[in-house]
Amino acid sequence: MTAPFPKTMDYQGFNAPNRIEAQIYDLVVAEGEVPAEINGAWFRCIPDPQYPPMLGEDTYLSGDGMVSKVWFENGHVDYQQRYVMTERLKAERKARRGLHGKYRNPYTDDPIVQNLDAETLGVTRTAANTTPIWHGGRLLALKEDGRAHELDPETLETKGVFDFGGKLRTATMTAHTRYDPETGELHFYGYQADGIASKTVSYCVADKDGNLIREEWFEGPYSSLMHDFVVTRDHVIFPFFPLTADLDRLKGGGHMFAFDPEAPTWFGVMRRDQSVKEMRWFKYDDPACSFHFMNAFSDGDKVFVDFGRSTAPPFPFMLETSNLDITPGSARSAYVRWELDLSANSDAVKETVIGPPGDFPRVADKDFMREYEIAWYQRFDIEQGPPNIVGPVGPGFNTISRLNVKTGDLRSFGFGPHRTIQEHVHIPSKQDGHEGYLAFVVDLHETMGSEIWVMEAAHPENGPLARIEIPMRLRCQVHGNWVDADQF
Ligand code: V55
Ligand code: FE
Repeated sequence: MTAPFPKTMDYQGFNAPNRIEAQIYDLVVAEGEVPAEINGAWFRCIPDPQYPPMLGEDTYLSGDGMVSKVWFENGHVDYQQRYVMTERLKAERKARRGLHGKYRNPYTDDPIVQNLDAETLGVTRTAANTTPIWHGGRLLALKEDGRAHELDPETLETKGVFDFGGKLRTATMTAHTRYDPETGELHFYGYQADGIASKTVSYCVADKDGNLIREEWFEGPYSSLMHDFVVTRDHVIFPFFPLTADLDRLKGGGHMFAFDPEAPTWFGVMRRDQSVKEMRWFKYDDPACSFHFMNAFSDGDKVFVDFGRSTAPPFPFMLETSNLDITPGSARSAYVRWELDLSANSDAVKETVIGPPGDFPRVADKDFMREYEIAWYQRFDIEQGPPNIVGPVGPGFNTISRLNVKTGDLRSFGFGPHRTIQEHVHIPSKQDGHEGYLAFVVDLHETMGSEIWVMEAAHPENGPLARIEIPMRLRCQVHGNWVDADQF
């Protein structure tokens, strides 16, 4: 018999595990109309733990991966969600209980699944719960602690672990890959590429058909939680924020990551046409942390990187281990542009502020890697009302914004005191000069229900074009991606 989940933020209220594999045909459109030109699949990854944590407590980020598919067809919308059948989930279901200890600490696992082998750890322990991507005709579910899982795009059935036909060496693959809209290539990396807490980072490229054509390894300054990286037409940028892993702490049963605001942040920059051996290093001495990059572009030897820079990580469980007097709300952040000048003799970065703090930055796929104007991201605005707790960080976002990074123009929609939003996806339009659409799940805190909203990407301030009812509560997703119908 399965015991109740812990009475903590990660498992209660909107964060209560859902665990329902579902298929809902033709959702009810409660208000407005879904534009008929939207045709395709929106895939989303949701951590959704099958069992209560073995040690009595764990983070949201450890939940078993559930993949959802929202299918749009001529104004109709269907919903489906299904677990990724990882080795982790299979072992848990066989034992009918949780078997894994602390977040990313295999030393705390039950002997039934304990495996300290660097080669297979990324296969056996990952929950595949962070990002679904479509590349080379494959649907992959990713989490940065392991290998990808390939899923059937029609049924969401798990086909198995995907290792590029046995070619991939890195034990880990990031959940934040970078797609090159000009070449069709997928750029990605893995940190802790050759074992738990190692400093080794892999840099990989797959061609447009999904064949691995490049894999190089290098050593970072420390073993950092490198959640995202960013690529331009000419350069690759690897960020090292001082949120670091320590093998002795892990062996002692502690947490994977702790934040050290005294340590510098390093950005490694290489040319795409050179090797990782030619990496140039830039340094930032003030406390810094970030999880997601908005975009980046190069202009000759100058590289411009846009992201939400904070003074501390947002996850409460990471702050707890750091033994710092930092509460989640006390971090200071802003959207910034860092200029890295490869022709200068200095390793300093030049920072300018481009927007208020937030997260989940997204630009149109066509704008990846090049100079751009428009980005959409989410913010918490106290004017909307006090925080509602949802997701792994705590307070959920209640505002969606369209930022023009050239003019600073910010167009926002606020969701009021009883609604929060999950990550939005951008859906391109086929009409000339049309900015496309945004779609996202809205959490309804009064009724503990969920809706999907579709908005004009150019005018989020106008509110929803369509409000689509979901007849169940959806747990908070991490990331999602849009795949147009003509890509299948
Ligand atoms: C993040 C998410 C993760 C994780 C580490 O959003 C970082 C950041 C869902 O899993 O393991
Ligand atoms: Fe992320």
